[in-house]
Amino acid sequence: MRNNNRLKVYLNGKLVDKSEAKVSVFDHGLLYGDGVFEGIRSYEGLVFKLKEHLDRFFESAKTLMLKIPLSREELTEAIVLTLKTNRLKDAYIRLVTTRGEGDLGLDPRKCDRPTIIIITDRIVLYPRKLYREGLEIITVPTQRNIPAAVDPQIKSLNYLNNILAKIEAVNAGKEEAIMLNHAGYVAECTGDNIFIAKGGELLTPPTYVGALRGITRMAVIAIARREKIPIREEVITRHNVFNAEESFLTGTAAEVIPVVKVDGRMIGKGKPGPLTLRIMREFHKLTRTDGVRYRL
Ligand code: PXG
Repeated sequence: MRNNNRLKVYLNGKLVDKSEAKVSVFDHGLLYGDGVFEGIRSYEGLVFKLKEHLDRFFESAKTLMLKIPLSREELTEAIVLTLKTNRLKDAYIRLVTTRGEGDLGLDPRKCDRPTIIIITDRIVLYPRKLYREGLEIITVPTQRNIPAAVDPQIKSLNYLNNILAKIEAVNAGKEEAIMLNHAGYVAECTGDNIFIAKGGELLTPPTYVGALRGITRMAVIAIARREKIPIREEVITRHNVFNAEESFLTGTAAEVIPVVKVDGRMIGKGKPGPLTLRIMREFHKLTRTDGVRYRL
């Protein structure tokens, strides 16, 4: 086994040992959660959907008026360099930019230089069993942020809304949880988007309900369209989820994972359904063909 402590982390233009990869206690990423991030995957030497991740990264930063000091090309090079240095063909990539070091006030103008971090590591996956048998999830009390507060579209370093929901899920012995929006509609899960299937059709909440525009979600929508599986973005309630024939979650870490029970109600026959299995197979194929290629 390769020693994980020998991992190199990209920090402000340099590759440093994991033990040396440190930021200032005055960094506003730490003091205020002021910053943006992306979670990206590479599969067999292919950085999956890197363009889409970079687009979302720059959009999150734009709203926060955080100027990313590197171009897309430079970020791509830095990501590939970090992967190569760590000899990782299959990896989880965490791209982070914080406002940088400032003083103890909120004012971001006091921060001269954003901090750029790229961590690449091996991925810790959900147990295989959950992909075969499906997840049991619950709805938690913590609601998704309203767009007039921190818009759920922003992948900011301020993830407490989702962390509270995750704590509620974990307290109930569940891996994931549905978050509703302020009006009671299903928005998404703590780190995954949600889909249901009914009458041969796939439905997923539109992003305006309060869901992140997930990249796995977009890939699944594209797969469904190509495969001629009817798919719609539709406002859904818990009632719709309970009475669905199938359900699954999508996310960079989870990929496509079946859901078989929600708030004690069995979904469909209580096992991963045919549309879910088809989407899982097609998604797996896509991850081996779509992305930015690099060689170790
Ligand atoms: N919704 C939220 C709130 C997320 O944070 C997704 C959906 C799925 O989006 P992508 O683009 O990944 O298909 C996310 C994903 C993790 C982890 O380790 C996942 C996310 C953030 C942090 C950690 O599971 N975001």
